[in-house]
Amino acid sequence: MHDPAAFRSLHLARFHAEPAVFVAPGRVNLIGEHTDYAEGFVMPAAIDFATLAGISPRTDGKIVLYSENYTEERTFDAAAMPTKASKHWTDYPLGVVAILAGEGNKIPGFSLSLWGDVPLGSGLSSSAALEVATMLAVTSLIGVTYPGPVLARLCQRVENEFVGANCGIMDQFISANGKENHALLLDCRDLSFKLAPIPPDVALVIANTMVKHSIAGGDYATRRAESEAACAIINGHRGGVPFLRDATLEDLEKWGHEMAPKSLLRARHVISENLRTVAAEKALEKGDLVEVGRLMAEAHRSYSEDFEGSCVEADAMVALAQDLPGLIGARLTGGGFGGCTINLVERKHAAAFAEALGARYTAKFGIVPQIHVCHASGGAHRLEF
Ligand code: GAF
Repeated sequence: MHDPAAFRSLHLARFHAEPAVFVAPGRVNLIGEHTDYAEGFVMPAAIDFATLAGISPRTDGKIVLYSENYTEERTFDAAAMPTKASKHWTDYPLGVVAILAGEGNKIPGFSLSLWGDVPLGSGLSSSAALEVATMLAVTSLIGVTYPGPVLARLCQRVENEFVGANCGIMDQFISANGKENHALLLDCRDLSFKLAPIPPDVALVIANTMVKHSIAGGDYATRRAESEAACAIINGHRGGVPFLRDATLEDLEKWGHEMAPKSLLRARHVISENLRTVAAEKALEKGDLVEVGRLMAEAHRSYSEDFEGSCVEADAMVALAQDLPGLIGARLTGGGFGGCTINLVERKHAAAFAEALGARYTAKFGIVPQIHVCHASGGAHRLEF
Protein backbone atom coordinates (compact mmCIF):
# COMPACT_ATOMS: atom_id res chain seq x y z
CA MET A 1 0.00 0.00 0.00
CA HIS A 2 1.01 3.62 -0.37
CA ASP A 3 3.35 5.36 2.03
CA PRO A 4 2.26 9.01 2.18
CA ALA A 5 5.38 10.12 4.05
CA ALA A 6 7.66 8.73 1.34
CA PHE A 7 5.47 10.34 -1.30
CA ARG A 8 5.72 13.70 0.45
CA SER A 9 9.53 13.39 0.57
CA LEU A 10 9.60 12.50 -3.08
CA HIS A 11 7.77 15.73 -3.97
CA LEU A 12 9.97 17.74 -1.64
CA ALA A 13 13.17 16.32 -3.16
CA ARG A 14 12.00 16.86 -6.74
CA PHE A 15 10.42 20.31 -6.44
CA HIS A 16 12.12 21.73 -3.31
CA ALA A 17 8.75 22.71 -1.90
CA GLU A 18 6.50 21.27 0.78
CA PRO A 19 3.41 19.74 -0.86
CA ALA A 20 -0.15 19.62 0.33
CA VAL A 21 -1.03 15.94 -0.12
CA PHE A 22 -4.43 14.48 -1.00
CA VAL A 23 -5.63 10.92 -1.34
CA ALA A 24 -8.54 9.61 -3.42
CA PRO A 25 -9.58 5.94 -3.47
CA GLY A 26 -10.57 3.58 -6.25
CA ARG A 27 -13.85 1.74 -5.90
CA VAL A 28 -15.63 -1.54 -6.23
CA ASN A 29 -19.29 -1.65 -7.17
CA LEU A 30 -21.33 -4.19 -5.21
CA ILE A 31 -24.31 -3.99 -7.54
CA GLY A 32 -25.89 -1.58 -10.06
CA GLU A 33 -23.98 -1.77 -13.33
CA HIS A 34 -24.58 0.55 -16.29
CA THR A 35 -27.39 2.19 -14.38
CA ASP A 36 -25.63 5.45 -13.47
CA TYR A 37 -25.93 7.10 -16.88
CA ALA A 38 -29.58 5.96 -16.95
CA GLU A 39 -30.05 8.11 -13.80
CA GLY A 40 -30.62 4.95 -11.78
CA PHE A 41 -29.11 3.40 -8.65
CA VAL A 42 -25.62 2.06 -7.91
CA MET A 43 -24.07 0.66 -4.73
CA PRO A 44 -20.29 1.16 -4.77
CA ALA A 45 -17.76 1.20 -1.93
CA ALA A 46 -14.40 2.98 -1.87
CA ILE A 47 -11.42 0.63 -1.46
CA ASP A 48 -7.93 0.80 0.02
CA PHE A 49 -6.20 1.26 -3.33
CA ALA A 50 -5.80 4.96 -4.02
CA THR A 51 -4.07 7.82 -5.82
CA LEU A 52 -1.98 10.39 -3.98
CA ALA A 53 -1.59 13.93 -5.32
CA GLY A 54 0.96 16.34 -3.87
CA ILE A 55 0.84 19.98 -4.90
CA SER A 56 2.96 23.10 -4.29
CA PRO A 57 2.82 26.54 -5.89
CA ARG A 58 5.39 27.79 -8.45
CA THR A 59 6.38 31.33 -9.31
CA ASP A 60 7.47 30.76 -12.93
CA GLY A 61 3.97 30.35 -14.42
CA LYS A 62 4.63 26.69 -15.27
CA ILE A 63 2.47 23.69 -14.49
CA VAL A 64 4.78 20.74 -13.94
CA LEU A 65 3.24 17.28 -13.69
CA TYR A 66 5.17 14.30 -12.41
CA SER A 67 3.96 10.72 -12.30
CA GLU A 68 5.86 8.39 -10.03
CA ASN A 69 4.12 5.43 -11.71
CA TYR A 70 5.42 6.42 -15.14
CA THR A 71 8.54 8.16 -13.74
CA GLU A 72 7.84 10.92 -16.20
CA GLU A 73 7.66 14.70 -15.87
CA ARG A 74 5.87 17.06 -18.27
CA THR A 75 5.94 20.86 -18.19
CA PHE A 76 3.21 23.20 -19.47
CA ASP A 77 2.71 26.94 -19.57
CA ALA A 78 -0.18 27.87 -17.24
CA ALA A 79 -1.16 30.66 -19.64
CA ALA A 80 -1.42 28.33 -22.66
CA MET A 81 -2.67 24.97 -21.51
CA PRO A 82 -3.62 22.15 -23.90
CA THR A 83 -7.32 22.06 -24.64
CA LYS A 84 -7.38 18.53 -26.05
CA ALA A 85 -6.52 15.10 -24.74
CA SER A 86 -3.56 13.24 -26.23
CA LYS A 87 -4.09 9.71 -24.83
CA HIS A 88 -1.37 10.23 -22.25
CA TRP A 89 -1.57 10.04 -18.43
CA THR A 90 -1.37 13.86 -18.29
CA ASP A 91 -4.86 14.02 -19.88
CA TYR A 92 -6.37 13.58 -16.41
CA PRO A 93 -4.60 16.42 -14.58
CA LEU A 94 -4.81 18.60 -17.69
CA GLY A 95 -8.53 17.87 -17.87
CA VAL A 96 -8.92 18.97 -14.26
CA VAL A 97 -7.17 22.24 -15.05
CA ALA A 98 -9.30 22.76 -18.18
CA ILE A 99 -12.61 22.12 -16.38
CA LEU A 100 -11.66 24.35 -13.45
CA ALA A 101 -10.54 27.12 -15.81
CA GLY A 102 -13.84 26.74 -17.70
CA GLU A 103 -15.61 27.33 -14.39
CA GLY A 104 -13.96 30.74 -14.24
CA ASN A 105 -11.06 29.86 -11.93
CA LYS A 106 -7.68 31.41 -12.60
CA ILE A 107 -5.08 28.64 -12.48
CA PRO A 108 -1.58 29.67 -11.41
CA GLY A 109 1.62 27.69 -11.88
CA PHE A 110 2.12 24.63 -9.69
CA SER A 111 4.07 21.41 -9.29
CA LEU A 112 2.01 18.26 -8.98
CA SER A 113 3.27 14.80 -8.07
CA LEU A 114 1.07 11.78 -8.60
CA TRP A 115 1.30 8.22 -7.46
CA GLY A 116 -1.29 5.48 -7.29
CA ASP A 117 -1.75 1.79 -6.60
CA VAL A 118 -5.24 1.30 -8.06
CA PRO A 119 -4.49 -1.44 -10.61
CA LEU A 120 -4.80 0.16 -14.07
CA GLY A 121 -7.34 -1.16 -16.54
CA SER A 122 -8.92 -3.44 -13.95
CA GLY A 123 -12.28 -1.73 -13.58
CA LEU A 124 -11.47 -0.33 -10.13
CA SER A 125 -11.61 3.32 -11.20
CA SER A 126 -7.99 4.32 -11.30
CA SER A 127 -8.97 7.26 -13.53
CA ALA A 128 -11.62 8.53 -11.13
CA ALA A 129 -9.12 8.31 -8.25
CA LEU A 130 -6.62 10.31 -10.31
CA GLU A 131 -9.21 12.95 -11.24
CA VAL A 132 -10.55 13.34 -7.71
CA ALA A 133 -7.09 13.51 -6.07
CA THR A 134 -5.95 16.09 -8.62
CA MET A 135 -9.19 18.08 -8.32
CA LEU A 136 -8.80 18.28 -4.54
CA ALA A 137 -5.17 19.31 -4.90
CA VAL A 138 -5.76 22.05 -7.45
CA THR A 139 -8.87 23.44 -5.76
CA SER A 140 -7.02 23.62 -2.46
CA LEU A 141 -4.17 25.49 -4.16
CA ILE A 142 -6.53 28.07 -5.63
CA GLY A 143 -8.55 28.33 -2.41
CA VAL A 144 -11.84 27.00 -3.79
CA THR A 145 -13.97 24.41 -1.97
CA TYR A 146 -16.64 22.40 -3.73
CA PRO A 147 -19.06 20.14 -1.86
CA GLY A 148 -18.32 16.44 -2.51
CA PRO A 149 -21.14 15.85 -5.02
CA VAL A 150 -20.20 18.99 -7.01
CA LEU A 151 -16.55 17.97 -7.03
CA ALA A 152 -17.59 14.54 -8.34
CA ARG A 153 -19.60 16.15 -11.16
CA LEU A 154 -16.61 18.29 -12.16
CA CYS A 155 -14.45 15.16 -12.27
CA GLN A 156 -17.05 13.37 -14.38
CA ARG A 157 -16.86 16.32 -16.77
CA VAL A 158 -13.09 15.87 -16.98
CA GLU A 159 -13.74 12.35 -18.20
CA ASN A 160 -16.67 13.24 -20.49
CA GLU A 161 -15.48 16.54 -21.94
CA PHE A 162 -11.68 16.32 -21.89
CA VAL A 163 -10.60 12.68 -21.80
CA GLY A 164 -13.50 11.70 -24.07
CA ALA A 165 -15.00 8.75 -22.16
CA ASN A 166 -18.77 8.92 -21.85
CA CYS A 167 -19.00 7.50 -18.33
CA GLY A 168 -21.60 8.16 -15.65
CA ILE A 169 -21.12 9.65 -12.18
CA MET A 170 -20.60 6.53 -10.04
CA ASP A 171 -16.82 6.28 -9.92
CA GLN A 172 -16.03 9.92 -9.25
CA PHE A 173 -18.86 10.14 -6.73
CA ILE A 174 -17.75 7.24 -4.57
CA SER A 175 -14.10 8.27 -4.74
CA ALA A 176 -15.01 11.73 -3.47
CA ASN A 177 -17.73 10.69 -0.99
CA GLY A 178 -17.05 7.12 0.19
CA LYS A 179 -17.60 6.23 3.85
CA GLU A 180 -15.48 3.75 5.75
CA ASN A 181 -17.16 0.34 6.28
CA HIS A 182 -20.08 1.32 4.08
CA ALA A 183 -21.26 1.07 0.54
CA LEU A 184 -23.38 3.94 -0.76
CA LEU A 185 -26.76 3.40 -2.35
CA LEU A 186 -26.49 6.36 -4.71
CA ASP A 187 -29.41 7.79 -6.63
CA CYS A 188 -27.67 8.99 -9.78
CA ARG A 189 -30.58 11.32 -10.59
CA ASP A 190 -30.23 13.74 -7.70
CA LEU A 191 -27.02 12.39 -6.12
CA SER A 192 -28.74 11.71 -2.82
CA PHE A 193 -27.43 8.62 -1.10
CA LYS A 194 -28.03 6.24 1.74
CA LEU A 195 -25.25 4.54 3.69
CA ALA A 196 -25.37 0.78 3.36
CA PRO A 197 -23.36 -0.76 6.22
CA ILE A 198 -21.07 -3.63 5.32
CA PRO A 199 -21.07 -6.01 8.31
CA PRO A 200 -17.63 -6.21 9.99
CA ASP A 201 -17.48 -9.96 9.46
CA VAL A 202 -17.86 -9.58 5.67
CA ALA A 203 -14.81 -9.03 3.45
CA LEU A 204 -14.74 -7.56 -0.04
CA VAL A 205 -12.62 -9.97 -2.05
CA ILE A 206 -11.69 -8.47 -5.40
CA ALA A 207 -10.49 -10.94 -8.01
CA ASN A 208 -8.75 -9.54 -11.07
CA THR A 209 -9.25 -11.61 -14.22
CA MET A 210 -6.18 -9.83 -15.62
CA VAL A 211 -8.23 -9.15 -18.75
CA LYS A 212 -7.83 -5.43 -19.44
CA HIS A 213 -10.90 -3.29 -19.12
CA SER A 214 -11.37 0.13 -20.73
CA ILE A 215 -14.40 2.41 -20.88
CA ALA A 216 -12.75 4.32 -23.71
CA GLY A 217 -13.19 1.21 -25.87
CA GLY A 218 -16.18 0.94 -28.20
CA ASP A 219 -18.14 -1.67 -26.22
CA TYR A 220 -19.07 0.60 -23.32
CA ALA A 221 -20.36 3.26 -25.73
CA THR A 222 -22.20 0.70 -27.86
CA ARG A 223 -24.02 -0.82 -24.90
CA ARG A 224 -24.94 2.63 -23.67
CA ALA A 225 -26.30 3.62 -27.08
CA GLU A 226 -28.28 0.37 -27.39
CA SER A 227 -29.94 0.84 -24.01
CA GLU A 228 -30.69 4.49 -24.77
CA ALA A 229 -32.31 3.54 -28.09
CA ALA A 230 -34.75 1.32 -26.16
CA CYS A 231 -35.47 4.20 -23.81
CA ALA A 232 -36.29 6.51 -26.73
CA ILE A 233 -38.90 4.04 -28.02
CA ILE A 234 -40.65 3.85 -24.65
CA ASN A 235 -40.49 7.61 -24.30
CA GLY A 236 -42.02 7.98 -27.76
CA HIS A 237 -45.06 6.00 -26.58
CA ARG A 238 -45.83 7.28 -23.15
CA GLY A 239 -43.51 10.23 -22.52
CA GLY A 240 -41.94 10.95 -19.15
CA VAL A 241 -39.15 8.44 -19.77
CA PRO A 242 -36.08 10.54 -20.53
CA PHE A 243 -33.92 7.84 -18.93
CA LEU A 244 -34.31 4.10 -18.37
CA ARG A 245 -34.61 4.91 -14.67
CA ASP A 246 -38.17 5.92 -15.50
CA ALA A 247 -39.02 2.78 -17.46
CA THR A 248 -40.55 -0.47 -16.21
CA LEU A 249 -40.38 -4.11 -17.24
CA GLU A 250 -44.04 -3.74 -18.34
CA ASP A 251 -42.92 -1.08 -20.84
CA LEU A 252 -40.67 -3.70 -22.39
CA GLU A 253 -43.56 -6.17 -22.61
CA LYS A 254 -45.65 -3.57 -24.42
CA TRP A 255 -43.10 -2.09 -26.81
CA GLY A 256 -40.14 -4.45 -26.76
CA HIS A 257 -41.17 -5.86 -30.15
CA GLU A 258 -40.41 -2.46 -31.71
CA MET A 259 -36.85 -2.49 -30.38
CA ALA A 260 -33.78 -4.00 -31.98
CA PRO A 261 -33.32 -7.35 -30.15
CA LYS A 262 -30.03 -6.25 -28.56
CA SER A 263 -31.58 -2.98 -27.37
CA LEU A 264 -34.38 -4.87 -25.68
CA LEU A 265 -31.88 -7.05 -23.83
CA ARG A 266 -29.73 -4.08 -22.76
CA ALA A 267 -32.79 -2.27 -21.45
CA ARG A 268 -33.99 -5.36 -19.60
CA HIS A 269 -30.64 -5.47 -17.82
CA VAL A 270 -30.71 -1.79 -16.85
CA ILE A 271 -34.32 -1.77 -15.65
CA SER A 272 -34.02 -5.00 -13.66
CA GLU A 273 -30.60 -3.97 -12.29
CA ASN A 274 -32.13 -0.83 -10.81
CA LEU A 275 -34.71 -2.95 -8.99
CA ARG A 276 -32.02 -5.35 -7.76
CA THR A 277 -29.80 -2.54 -6.51
CA VAL A 278 -32.51 -0.97 -4.38
CA ALA A 279 -33.47 -4.43 -3.10
CA ALA A 280 -29.85 -5.25 -2.25
CA GLU A 281 -29.53 -2.18 -0.06
CA LYS A 282 -32.73 -3.16 1.79
CA ALA A 283 -31.40 -6.69 2.29
CA LEU A 284 -28.07 -5.36 3.56
CA GLU A 285 -29.89 -3.10 5.98
CA LYS A 286 -31.84 -6.11 7.30
CA GLY A 287 -28.67 -8.17 7.51
CA ASP A 288 -30.14 -10.64 4.99
CA LEU A 289 -26.90 -11.71 3.32
CA VAL A 290 -28.50 -14.69 1.61
CA GLU A 291 -30.74 -12.28 -0.30
CA VAL A 292 -27.77 -10.01 -1.10
CA GLY A 293 -25.96 -13.03 -2.57
CA ARG A 294 -28.99 -14.06 -4.59
CA LEU A 295 -29.33 -10.56 -6.03
CA MET A 296 -25.63 -10.47 -6.92
CA ALA A 297 -25.95 -13.80 -8.73
CA GLU A 298 -28.96 -12.57 -10.66
CA ALA A 299 -27.12 -9.32 -11.43
CA HIS A 300 -24.18 -11.23 -12.87
CA ARG A 301 -26.46 -13.36 -15.02
CA SER A 302 -28.18 -10.26 -16.34
CA TYR A 303 -24.88 -8.42 -16.93
CA SER A 304 -23.41 -11.39 -18.76
CA GLU A 305 -26.39 -12.66 -20.76
CA ASP A 306 -28.64 -9.63 -21.33
CA PHE A 307 -26.09 -6.84 -21.34
CA GLU A 308 -23.32 -9.02 -22.77
CA GLY A 309 -20.89 -7.00 -20.67
CA SER A 310 -18.85 -9.88 -19.29
CA CYS A 311 -16.18 -12.13 -20.81
CA VAL A 312 -15.27 -15.82 -20.59
CA GLU A 313 -12.71 -15.20 -17.84
CA ALA A 314 -15.03 -13.12 -15.63
CA ASP A 315 -17.87 -15.64 -16.03
CA ALA A 316 -15.43 -18.37 -14.99
CA MET A 317 -14.15 -16.34 -12.01
CA VAL A 318 -17.74 -16.04 -10.78
CA ALA A 319 -18.52 -19.72 -11.44
CA LEU A 320 -15.33 -20.94 -9.77
CA ALA A 321 -16.22 -19.04 -6.58
CA GLN A 322 -19.66 -20.57 -6.15
CA ASP A 323 -18.93 -23.58 -3.93
CA LEU A 324 -16.03 -22.09 -1.96
CA PRO A 325 -16.64 -21.85 1.79
CA GLY A 326 -17.73 -18.42 2.97
CA LEU A 327 -19.04 -17.03 -0.32
CA ILE A 328 -22.07 -14.75 0.07
CA GLY A 329 -22.24 -13.42 -3.49
CA ALA A 330 -20.06 -12.92 -6.57
CA ARG A 331 -20.36 -10.87 -9.74
CA LEU A 332 -18.36 -8.93 -12.30
CA THR A 333 -17.88 -5.36 -11.08
CA GLY A 334 -17.41 -2.12 -13.02
CA GLY A 335 -17.65 -1.19 -16.67
CA GLY A 336 -17.23 -4.75 -17.94
CA PHE A 337 -15.53 -6.70 -20.73
CA GLY A 338 -12.77 -7.72 -18.31
CA GLY A 339 -11.54 -6.34 -15.02
CA CYS A 340 -12.48 -7.73 -11.61
CA THR A 341 -15.16 -9.69 -9.85
CA ILE A 342 -16.40 -8.65 -6.42
CA ASN A 343 -16.94 -11.46 -3.94
CA LEU A 344 -18.64 -10.84 -0.63
CA VAL A 345 -17.07 -13.40 1.66
CA GLU A 346 -17.36 -14.20 5.37
CA ARG A 347 -14.22 -12.61 6.75
CA LYS A 348 -13.02 -15.71 8.57
CA HIS A 349 -12.94 -17.55 5.23
CA ALA A 350 -11.54 -14.68 3.15
CA ALA A 351 -7.85 -15.64 3.03
CA ALA A 352 -8.55 -19.30 2.19
CA PHE A 353 -11.21 -18.22 -0.31
CA ALA A 354 -8.74 -15.92 -2.09
CA GLU A 355 -6.13 -18.64 -2.28
CA ALA A 356 -8.49 -21.33 -3.53
CA LEU A 357 -10.11 -19.06 -6.11
CA GLY A 358 -6.71 -17.99 -7.42
CA ALA A 359 -5.58 -21.62 -7.70
CA ARG A 360 -8.73 -22.64 -9.56
CA TYR A 361 -8.43 -19.73 -11.98
CA THR A 362 -4.77 -20.43 -12.66
CA ALA A 363 -5.53 -24.11 -13.26
CA LYS A 364 -8.20 -23.14 -15.80
CA PHE A 365 -6.50 -20.32 -17.71
CA GLY A 366 -2.82 -20.56 -16.87
CA ILE A 367 -3.02 -16.98 -15.60
CA VAL A 368 -2.21 -15.95 -12.02
CA PRO A 369 -4.96 -13.52 -10.96
CA GLN A 370 -4.40 -10.77 -8.41
CA ILE A 371 -6.84 -11.30 -5.57
CA HIS A 372 -7.22 -8.64 -2.91
CA VAL A 373 -9.01 -8.89 0.42
CA CYS A 374 -10.25 -5.33 0.94
CA HIS A 375 -12.44 -3.35 3.25
CA ALA A 376 -14.65 -0.35 2.44
CA SER A 377 -12.51 2.74 2.95
CA GLY A 378 -13.33 6.43 3.36
CA GLY A 379 -13.54 8.94 0.50
CA ALA A 380 -10.98 11.47 -0.71
CA HIS A 381 -9.36 13.86 1.76
CA ARG A 382 -6.25 15.81 2.63
CA LEU A 383 -3.50 13.99 4.51
CA GLU A 384 -1.99 15.70 7.50
CA PHE A 385 1.60 14.97 8.48
C1 GAF B 1 -17.61 2.53 -15.60
C2 GAF B 1 -18.14 3.95 -15.70
F1 GAF B 1 -17.14 4.85 -15.51
C3 GAF B 1 -19.27 4.18 -14.69
O1 GAF B 1 -19.81 5.46 -14.87
C4 GAF B 1 -20.35 3.11 -14.82
O2 GAF B 1 -21.14 3.34 -15.95
C5 GAF B 1 -19.73 1.72 -14.84
O3 GAF B 1 -18.68 1.62 -15.78
C6 GAF B 1 -20.74 0.66 -15.14
O4 GAF B 1 -21.64 0.53 -14.09
O5 GAF B 1 -16.99 2.32 -14.36
